[in-house]
Amino acid sequence: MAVAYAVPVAARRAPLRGRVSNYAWSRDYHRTLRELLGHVARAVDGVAGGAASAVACDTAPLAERALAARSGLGWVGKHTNLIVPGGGSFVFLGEVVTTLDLAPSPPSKKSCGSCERCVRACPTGALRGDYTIDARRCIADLTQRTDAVPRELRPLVGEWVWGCDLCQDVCPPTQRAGPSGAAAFAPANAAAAAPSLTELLELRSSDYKRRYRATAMGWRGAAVLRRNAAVALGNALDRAAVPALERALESDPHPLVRGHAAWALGRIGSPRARAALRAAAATCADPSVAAEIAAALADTETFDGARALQTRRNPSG
Ligand code: B12
Ligand code: SF4
Ligand code: SF4
Repeated sequence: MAVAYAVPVAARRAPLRGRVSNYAWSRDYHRTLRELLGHVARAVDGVAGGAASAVACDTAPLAERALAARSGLGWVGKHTNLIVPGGGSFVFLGEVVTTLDLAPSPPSKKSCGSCERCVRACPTGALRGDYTIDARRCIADLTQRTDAVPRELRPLVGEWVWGCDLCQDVCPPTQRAGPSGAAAFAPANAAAAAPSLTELLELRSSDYKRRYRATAMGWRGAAVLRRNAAVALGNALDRAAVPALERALESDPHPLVRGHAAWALGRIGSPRARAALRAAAATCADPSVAAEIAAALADTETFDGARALQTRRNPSG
């Protein structure tokens, strides 16, 4: 089963706002799909005259895209997502697995042809162009991992704080399909799709549970989102973020977040950001954070001129 999830939303780019992929900003799709699949499974059991089915979505050890392509539901594009003819690739996949003996449907014969728009649009070079992906470079993975985001990839993550839609946004069959998802997949409010990065940087566990537990962003914990906010602020290059990053560097309970806040301050590189880094260098006892601070200070020396142009907003920061 493929269920469309793209919904129309107003423009969601604004200064110091992060980006959340459209798969994650509504009620957790695993629950929604399992409910839908349950209806189909009960119908299958009814036909079979007893229990003959089980449902799965995402978390079961099934190669869902391969099965969907084999069943003729669509084809796997060069962005490595299943594309449903007429429905595009913003679709979730789920399965009803059954012991009923059913006649197989033929696989889809479609392919992307010479198009390679997604490959060119991917900021991290994760898509190889041969229908495979280097998942370690994909922003969806980088924003979910629980350790440090590799330094060389941080500038490429942009303002994404959870997942990424870029390769599908440019995909012609996905664009032609348009936003045909049900209202259940709409963001609960504007902040769900574009959260304030400085607020996210200060997100604590209780607020995390309240805001994110029911969504597909609610399983990695608050520190991962604070780390992602620090990376996005380092890419926003706005001096207005310096006080919040300073606080995170001084007092965030998680060394991962303190280290990424140091990186972001190094990217911004304003006088106040450098002063904060030097003060933290003098007192920091954690070796991983100390290494981030040292690298950030070295960055501020290397990229001075370019940064002076880029961080022209909020000159007082
Ligand atoms: C791990 C995972 C990721 C990883 C790795 C993604 C990857 N491309 O491998 C990361 C975190 C990067 C990721 C990102 C995303 N994911 Co994801 N992810 C998964 C997950 C849990 C497993 C995928 C997996 O096993 N990958 C490993 C490779 C080896 O397996 P595979 O590519 O699926 O299978 C191929 C090959 O193995 C081969 N193959 C498989 N079996 C066989 C058998 C034979 C005989 C042969 C010859 C070949 C062969 O062909 C397959 C098709 O190309 C699936 C759910 C699931 N259970 O399948 C969701 C899933 C693929 N993700 C999904 C989504 C929505 C996303 C994101 C769009 C989320 C986002 N916006 O941030 C991004 C998209 C990034 C991208 N461009 O692909 C959806 C895709 C829906 C769709 N339309 O296809 C899935 C299906 C979840 C779902 N139930 O809806 N994801
Ligand atoms: S989701 Fe983003 S980072 Fe991942 S392959 Fe697509 S464009 Fe690249
Ligand atoms: S953008 Fe083009 S190449 Fe990439 S998946 Fe879509 S149709 Fe295929």
